[in-house]
Parts: sequence; C-alpha cells; structure tokens
Amino acid sequence: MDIENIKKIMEIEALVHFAKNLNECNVHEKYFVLSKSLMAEVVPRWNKSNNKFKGERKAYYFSAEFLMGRALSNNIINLSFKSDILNLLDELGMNFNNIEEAEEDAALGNGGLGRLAACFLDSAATLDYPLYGYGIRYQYGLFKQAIEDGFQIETADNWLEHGDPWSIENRDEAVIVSYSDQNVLAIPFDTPIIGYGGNTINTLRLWKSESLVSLDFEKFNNYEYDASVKQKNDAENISKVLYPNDMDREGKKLRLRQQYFFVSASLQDLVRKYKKSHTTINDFSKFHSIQLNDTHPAVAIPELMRILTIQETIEWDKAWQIVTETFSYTNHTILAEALEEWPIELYKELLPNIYKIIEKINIKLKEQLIHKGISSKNIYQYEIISSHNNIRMAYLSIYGSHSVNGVARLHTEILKDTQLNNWYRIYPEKFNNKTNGITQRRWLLLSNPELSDLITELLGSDGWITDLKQIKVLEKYKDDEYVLNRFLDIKNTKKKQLAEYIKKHEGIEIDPNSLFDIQIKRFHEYKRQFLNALHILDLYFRIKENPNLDRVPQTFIFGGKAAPGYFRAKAIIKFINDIKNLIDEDPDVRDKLKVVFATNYRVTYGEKLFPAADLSEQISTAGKEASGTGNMKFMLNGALTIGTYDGANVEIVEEAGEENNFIFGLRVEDIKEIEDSYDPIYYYENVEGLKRVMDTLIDGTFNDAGTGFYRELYDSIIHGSHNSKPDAYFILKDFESYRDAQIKANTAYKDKLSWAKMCWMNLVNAGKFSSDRTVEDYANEIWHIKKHK
Ligand code: KOT
Repeated sequence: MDIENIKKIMEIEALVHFAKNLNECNVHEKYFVLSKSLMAEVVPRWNKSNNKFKGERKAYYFSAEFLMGRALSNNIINLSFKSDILNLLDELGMNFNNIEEAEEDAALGNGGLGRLAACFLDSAATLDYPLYGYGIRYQYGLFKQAIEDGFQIETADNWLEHGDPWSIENRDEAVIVSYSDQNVLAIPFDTPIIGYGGNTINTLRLWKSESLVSLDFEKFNNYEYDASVKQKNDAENISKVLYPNDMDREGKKLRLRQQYFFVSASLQDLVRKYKKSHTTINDFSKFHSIQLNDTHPAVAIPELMRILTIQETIEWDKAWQIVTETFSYTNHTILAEALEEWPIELYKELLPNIYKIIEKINIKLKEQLIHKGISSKNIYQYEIISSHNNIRMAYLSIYGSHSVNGVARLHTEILKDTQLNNWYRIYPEKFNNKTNGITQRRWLLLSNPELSDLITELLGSDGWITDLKQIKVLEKYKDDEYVLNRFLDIKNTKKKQLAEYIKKHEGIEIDPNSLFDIQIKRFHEYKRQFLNALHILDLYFRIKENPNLDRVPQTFIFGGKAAPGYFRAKAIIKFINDIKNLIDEDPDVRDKLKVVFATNYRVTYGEKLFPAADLSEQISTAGKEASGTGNMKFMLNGALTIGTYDGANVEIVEEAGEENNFIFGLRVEDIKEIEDSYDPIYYYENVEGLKRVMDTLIDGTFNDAGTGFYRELYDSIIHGSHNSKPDAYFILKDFESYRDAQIKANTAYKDKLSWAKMCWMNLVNAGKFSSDRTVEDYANEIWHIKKHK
C-alpha cells in the first residue's frame, strides 16, 4: 500500500469534491475523502480479481436485502491497512474514531436474512470464491427508530445523504425492465467486497431504478407540472425504500415491482455478459449457480424461462432443465404469515407474460406429479397456483430448483417432516441443511480487538481469522486462572466501553459490574421479548417483597425494531420502557435491577453490544426461530446462552456443552403434544407471581396513552384473537422454567472464575459457526465453484 499516494488523493478529493483543504473538511467530508482514497487502492486489485475469475463458473446470491453495516473499518482491516491508516491520520491530525462514527450504516435489510447475505459475501471473498451479490439499491434503508414516551417512532433512513464513496455507478451497463404499464431503467451500482488479505475482491451489484424519460416537456409547457414528472417519479419509486416488514408477507404491488425489478435486471445482465463470450446459451447452467435468498427473488424462475424460451427461442423442456440446474433455494422460516403468496390477479395485471409462464410451469408440474404416481386427488397439495388463486412462491422455488435448504439442522428437519413434507416425499434428493454462520472478521476481529489479540497471542498465530476452527486448541486453558482472568478483564473493558456508549446515546448510566443480560433482535411475538419483560417485572416485585434477595445486580438490555404496522410488537416495546421507568423511579430496587432500551439497534450498535454481553437471550418458542445468528455472535464473544432448544441454539449447546449454558422450556416435541389442549389461564392462575405481572397490563399500573395496546396484548395471551389462539407462543407455559434458568444464571455469575470457564468453553467451541464453514459447504455441495487465489 502506498501511504503517500493515499494522502495525495485525500488532498485532491477534498479540493475537487468539496473545494476545501483537508483540514477544513467536516467529519463527513473527511470520511468521504478517506474512503475515496482507499477506493483508489482497491480498484486496481478489484479489476485484477475480476480477471482471474474470467471464464469460470460463478455463483450469484440473489437477495432483496443486504444488511452491510459500515464499510470503512471493515475494508481497512480486510486490506491490512489498519496501522498505516492510523499513522497517516495521526500525521494529519485527524481522529479515526470520529471519522469511523461519521459513516451511516448501509441498512438495506431488516434483520437476520439480510445480515446473513452480508456475512456470506465477506466469507466467499475471503475464501477466494467467485460469489457475487445482486439486489436493490434502496434510496432509504430500514427506518431509524426513536423512542418517545416509550413508543417507537420511525423516521426515514437517508443513508446516502453524504454520498456513498464505496460504490461505482456503472451507467454503461444499465438495462431496461418492462412491466405491463411502464418500462424503467435499471442502473447498476457496484461495491467491492474485499476478502481478508485483499486477494479476492468480489462485487455486490445493486440496481437503482430510473425513468427512461426524465421530463415530459410538452406537459411541462402546458403548466402540468405534476404530470410532467409523473413518469420519472413512478420509475424512481421502485428502488425508493426497503419494506420494513420482517417475517411478514407484503402484498403490495410496489413490492412485486421491486422483486421483478432486480431479478430481471440481474438475469439480463448475466445473459448479456455470457453471450459476449459464448455462441450458444445452452451451457448457461454450467457457468452460473444462483442462490435464491428465500422466495423474494423467486420470480427469477419464470423470468429466466421467459428469456430462454421467448428471447433465445430454446424449447421449453431444455429451458426448464437449464433453469432447475441454475437455481437453488434457501428457506428461512416456517412461520405461515411469512410464506410468500401473490394473488394471481396482481401478477396478471403487472407481469402478464410472466404469469403465463407460471401457468405453464404449473401444468408441467401436474403432468410430472401424475408421472410420479401422485393420485389426482392429491395434486392440489402441490399446485403452484393454489385453489385460492394465489401463487405459492415456496412451491415455485422448490420445483424450479435442484437444491432446497434450511438454515439449521432442526429447521431443515421441520421442513422435511412437516412444512414441506409433501415435497420432501417426491424430491428427497433436493433437500439439504446448511447451518448458518457469521463472519469472525466483523463479529470478533473488528468489534472486539482486545479479545482477538488474546486469542492470537495464545494461539501464537492469527490463523483463526480465516480458519475459526483453530480456536478449539484453546480449550486447554479452560482451567487456567491466568487466562480466565485475562478474559474477565477484557469482558470488563468491553462492558465499560458499552456503558460509555449507552451513557452518551441513551443518557443512562449502567454498572459494568452488574450482569449484562442482552436481547437484541427484531421485535416479534415468537422471539418472546415479552417473556423477558414479564420476568423482569416479576423480579421487581420479588425484590420489593424481599429486599435481601440474594442476587447479583443485573442489567437487562433490549434492542430491536418493530415493523411499523405490527402493533403488538410496538406494545411490547412500550411495556419494556414502562418497566424501565418503574424501576428507575424506585430507590428500593434500582441499584439491583436496571433496564436499558438501546435505541435504533443496527449492525453498528451490535458491534458494541455483542462483545459486552454476559448472557445472551435466545428464548424463542421452540420450532419458530429457523436458526438465529445473533446467538452465534454472542457465543463468539464469550457470552452464555439462556435459551430454548430452537434453531441453531441446539447446535450451539451441542458444541459448547449444555452444562455451559442455560437451556429451558418446551421443546418441539412437547409443543406438538400439548398444543391442542393448551390452556394459558391455568398457568396465569397457578404459577406464583404470573397473574401479578400480567395484570399490570390492565390494572392501571401502566398507561398506554389511550392506544389500547396493553388491553390488546393482554387479551392476545389470555383470550386469543380473531386469528390466533390464546398465548400462541406459550409464554405463560414457559415462564416458570425461564425464571428457574434466570436464577441459575444469576447464581452462577457469583463465581467469577467458574463463569469465565463456561464463557471460555463457548468461545473456543464457536468454530463451527463461522460463515466460512457455511460458505464452504454451499460452494462444495450446491454451487460447485472453485477457489482461485
Ligand atoms: C422474512 C420474510 C419472509 C421470509 C423469511 C424472512 C426472514 C427470515 N427474515 N429473516 N429471517 C431470518 O433469517 C435468518 C438467517 O437465515 C435466521 O437466522 C432467522 O432465524 C430467520 O428468522
């Protein structure tokens, strides 16, 4: 790396971009200028990396979401430029931390599904695999969250306000996407994905929508100003904003436009490039493997059929073979409300040609089912077009792919046994599991340099950065008091750092010596933040009754967003904030118990929270959380899990030992057994303390400002509602067992060394949960792509 060159480019950028000298730039400008100067170093390597993969088979990750977070620190680390840059900034009298904090998160995703895509890109580039991301360049990412009087308030996430130095606009490669009522231009923006060591730099290509005509001049001259820009606005609206619904299907026409927009643009891009160097399209699937990140990009299946049969005039059966060889599909949830279905009327209206192709796919499917011996009365179970005239996107995805995978062992088993059992019976060979993972570069090296250094020191090498399994060797220190104390010191450092951040951003003081108990994830009933909240309130009452209760002070930290229209989730946020205030105002309790709501939880906040955690809350109703990935980030930073047998928790405790975590509650088999006869009122009346905390929702203890939030929340548990059974997520049933687990955790925390040993056992056994392992498995078993150093 040429540090003098970086300095020179920074000066030039400041001059030509902002008409300022470097030292006159504000912090946003400094961030921009520094990043741009790094791009000057990146681009030649990027081109070289692209060239080395020329002519080879590649994999493509089609995803409506990429939750990238910040780029600057990550890129500096992956390029091994850290110390050089720190020196340079020192010389220039600039503060790296301030510049780092000036960067907005690229929050082009809702949660786990989008963050997984980001981790996979990092891992594939690090492992020298050709994997390219394709998606949408939303002008506004996931909304920003504020809390006012305990209520969530959403504001727009204008992440591009200060420019995006990390992407290159590539207008030469724009394509046209056609709907029944509009043609729009798709402009690609390319962002380099820098693998650790800088050897391989892959590309995330995100499409922005634009109008083919920017202004209708005639209308403008006729004083019809709104009409004159209508076409432009209609086009730009397609990539305007990320839909903020996590785990809920969105039946909006604009959402369908978005899906088709990036899928059509991406496939046109691939086909066009491929034809430049090949005379026939027949071998397309030998060079392309496309992973569908859930069903959001599933319209790729009929779209590729359209391109192959209509544009390239290939006969149907041959085209179908190419399609099924090209696509593979990942399922991320079994929740019924998240399984995508689209009314055929919407498809017919917006994408009539695509609809016709789907109809034909459905006819071919039925023929094949008969051929496979499925009796005609059972065929409805498989039809892509349901009897309710909906297109079942999961079925389309399974039929149009050669591989279908779940994201944790338990999740894949549930798919095979129940949710997709009909499909599993006819295509068992398609089904496979790929347990999720996380990148240790961002989630340990970047966010916890202190613990990273200790690991490197003890291993005598930093090999773990690209081969996380190596940390297993450190298990030999599990009884080593010196090492365990070093670990405890580091944990304490990270807790102090978090406490400072929380002081600054939330205005709340917390005690680093208390047990940090953290639940950070989207708000959803199945994730059961409400169970956590009820338990805190119960603790409050128990401490009131018995001031001498023998407990270590505990700080409960929540973070997460509720979908704007998900009122029950919003009620739970309000409830948590009300409990926080109740405790804060009570001098008898507030030194023993503390609640913090970490506002606007996002990737960057996560980087401060995971390293500081003692306890990781993973308390979803068994069978509902497909995998979870936050659970892995906590484990890697040496936190213990308090959790249910759900998703990847099962595999986490299998690796780290059940004795080193706090597992509680119903299991999937238990739920199957009790669900038909479950009566929450029995627990409400008979479990000590439960009625007392539930009743705070309706007895005037708390005030929901006339929204009716609390009554509705109470009723959903006690009486059920029009579309769900009482306590559909078994919160009252699991309450007692959760409380017992909490008591065990609090008691265990008293013995610092034995606690540290348990943390250590989690950390050193986290190797399996690197996304390097996951990507290696996708590459070998699904994509069949080769590494190229
Ligand atoms: C959202 C809408 C429709 C279908 C699925 C989703 C979805 C699933 N969004 N996020 N997920 C999560 O994906 C993560 C990565 O696989 C999992 O760890 C997590 O359990 C899912 O809830």
